[in-house]
Amino acid sequence: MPSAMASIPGRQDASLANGVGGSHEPNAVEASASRPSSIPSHPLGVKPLGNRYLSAGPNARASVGSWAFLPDEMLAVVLEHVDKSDLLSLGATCKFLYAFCHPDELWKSLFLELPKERGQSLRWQGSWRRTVLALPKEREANVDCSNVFSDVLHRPFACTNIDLAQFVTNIPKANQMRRLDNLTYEQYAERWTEQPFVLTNCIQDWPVRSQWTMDRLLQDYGDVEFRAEAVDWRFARYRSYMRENRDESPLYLFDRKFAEKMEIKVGREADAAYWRPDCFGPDLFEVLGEERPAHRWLIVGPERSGSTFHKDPNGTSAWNAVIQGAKYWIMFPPTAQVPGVYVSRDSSEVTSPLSIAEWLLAFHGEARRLPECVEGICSAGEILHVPSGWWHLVVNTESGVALTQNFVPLSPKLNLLSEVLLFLRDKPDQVSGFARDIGNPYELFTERLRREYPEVLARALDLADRKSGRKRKWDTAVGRGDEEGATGFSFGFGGGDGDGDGDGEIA
Ligand SMILES: O=C(O)CCC(=O)C(=O)O
Ligand SMILES: [Fe+2]
Repeated sequence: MPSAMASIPGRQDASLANGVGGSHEPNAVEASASRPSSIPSHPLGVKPLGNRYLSAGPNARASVGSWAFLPDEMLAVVLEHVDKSDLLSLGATCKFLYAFCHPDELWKSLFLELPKERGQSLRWQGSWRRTVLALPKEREANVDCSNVFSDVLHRPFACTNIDLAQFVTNIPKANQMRRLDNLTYEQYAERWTEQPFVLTNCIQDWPVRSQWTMDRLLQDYGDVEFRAEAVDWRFARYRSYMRENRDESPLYLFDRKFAEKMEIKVGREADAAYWRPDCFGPDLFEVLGEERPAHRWLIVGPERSGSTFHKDPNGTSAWNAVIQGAKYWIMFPPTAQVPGVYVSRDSSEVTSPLSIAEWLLAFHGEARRLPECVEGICSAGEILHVPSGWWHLVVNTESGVALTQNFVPLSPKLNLLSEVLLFLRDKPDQVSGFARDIGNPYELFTERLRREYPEVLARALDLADRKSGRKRKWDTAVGRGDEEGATGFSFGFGGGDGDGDGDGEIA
């Protein structure tokens, strides 16, 4: 366990110079940010660069010999290309290189390069380095690197240890997400399809609410393999990882085949584990049957795990139900420009070169001051609605379990169906989640809708045409080509101009 941070004034100042030292919010909104956000000592004693100027003692960098010509940033990049034995040898030459050969990110990459069976056979030892080296914690050398001063080494450690409370508490009143008891489908369809909200009394009857404690999951599914980003791990191993890891962005279990793997039933059958809440009404993607794109996921993660800013796939809406734990959500409507999130001209690429912690440290204050910002906590037993096209960043404030499902709602104005149709029709390169052999998801969807909902389809296509027609007129007026028109400005999208379903209204 790292000891409490010694209050060296330069430590925080040095970090601040690199944008990771603390909150920059000057106003009352961030009252909690005025609490000292203390960062524990680095396990090797490494200090932020600024501390070098306050230290009268030796500087480990002086001993690196010919490596000295490489700045820290470049040294770190070079070491990404070094294999396990060279990393160990190099790390044994001096304390500075020991510290640089130690970061868990390097060892995580080495782990991921191992043949699958080799990786599977290694016990999780609390860090990637110890796991790759099959080194129990007690046997790991305890090297004092307190004369190593480096932001490159200290920054990820500081991000791993941020105090989330300063970001997820004191939500300004104007930003607070609506919290409702429950909704009927009529209420949802009339007024709520384009608003984020939390329902506090909607999933109470789901059997998984009482059944899926972490201990029960471990007991019943410890040997079942789930997908966690780049790895397929047995739940027992993932649970060990959750309990002890040092990752700035912890591996997130996100599995879409969970129902099959856990052999549970989903739906209104007698012995189902959970079902789709009635309030969201029909899901128009159900017309696709087995050919619908991936649509439901089990999500498990430790505190600080989560999802960086994104919009959900194919223009779909989603619900996200927290079974254990709690999640902080920060959301923006479809056309907002989210601080620190850069979208390519055709929206096909989103660059946010940041972990959740880095985004929170650098941009949360600015984001929170934007009028479109919506924030909320969804706790165990609650379910949150993500409207189509909304940007969202999510972070687990405690370790937890959640279920999510993406869907296409049916509402009187058909705005969101038209959004999905436009997405499938106009952004085929961005369509995701369909099986590879489905060549034209737009045609498949319209063909199925024509069979089951012919009138709905006709009206939605008409709306889609009107939207793209209006967009074209706008683009001509401002002298932009088709491709550019599909970017940031979206005329008539997202309910902001009266096309939407009750934008801003309250049930
Ligand atoms: O629970 C989370 O991390 C959010 C998941 C999410 O946004 C998604 O599945 O699209
Ligand atoms: Fe999402």
